[in-house]
Amino acid sequence: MILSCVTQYYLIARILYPYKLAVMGLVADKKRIMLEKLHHCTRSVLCLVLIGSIVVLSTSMVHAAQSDRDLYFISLEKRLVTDGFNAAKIDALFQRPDITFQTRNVSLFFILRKGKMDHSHYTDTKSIQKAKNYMHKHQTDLDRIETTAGVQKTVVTAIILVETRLGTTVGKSSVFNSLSSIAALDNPTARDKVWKSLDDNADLTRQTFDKKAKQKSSWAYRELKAFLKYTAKENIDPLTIKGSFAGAMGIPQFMPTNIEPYGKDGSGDGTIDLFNHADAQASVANFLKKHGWKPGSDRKKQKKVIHHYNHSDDYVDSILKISDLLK
Ligand SMILES: [Ca+2]
Repeated sequence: MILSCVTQYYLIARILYPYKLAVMGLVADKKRIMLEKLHHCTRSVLCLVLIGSIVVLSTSMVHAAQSDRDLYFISLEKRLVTDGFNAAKIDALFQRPDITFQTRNVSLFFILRKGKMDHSHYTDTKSIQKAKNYMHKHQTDLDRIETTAGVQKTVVTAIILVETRLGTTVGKSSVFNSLSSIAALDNPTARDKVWKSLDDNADLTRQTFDKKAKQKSSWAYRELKAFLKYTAKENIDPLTIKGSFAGAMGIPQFMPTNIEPYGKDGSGDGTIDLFNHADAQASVANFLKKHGWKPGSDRKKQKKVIHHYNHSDDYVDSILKISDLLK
């Protein structure tokens, strides 16, 4: 932009050069004084334009230099450090170039609520056959888990089918970026950014949006803390884990706060890796067991337990229907 301004000034000066020569000696004094004044005035205007362009350029450069971290995450970092996370580690984490504010993912919390999830296609012949193949492939692990946790392998498989199509669609969003962005909604600048991105589908007043955004921020902050504790414990780089727009992760789509109480090492390697099938299966079974599932539970009890996994009645009915078809 500076180059462009200088070029423009140079070109105009060149155009004015012969005119200046004429001013210097080839015209009468009176006319020459008038033309010199005009030339001086033109030069002043050009200087002002140049200075103005440089000021505009400097301002835009300062704005461009403000990273997502500067704009949205500084207060979140301070909260994490106040709550006991290592300041140097938090600083190093948020300095990384792949830290971005996920406007789209956050906005989904405010525009996704109208539609009802349809699970009916999971009971079609093709899906059921795939689930049967999955049970056959993982028979040893599923049998062991069924014996130790007392949860039928058909139910565990049904949940894994619906959550991630048997582990094939675990999400593409950075869990860390998603949770950090939602947690950052206690920052007015972050709320403004999301509010401006919403279209008419949001159907919210600004006041309602702000209230909901602050609630989501508190929820996501708890999830973010659990996520950072989990990744530190398992020695995983937080930025390598992908998940849903809401931060649900792995084959069973656990939220991070579910990992400590319900996550289970099914593979026997001493770690809980929710992207490992045996760990995912054991974790789903453990979740159901800890919410009251027993081998002899009746249908009503089973529905109540699965409801903890997902609060949708349609989801619960679908899981049990798929489970029946897998028997
Ligand atoms: Ca494991």
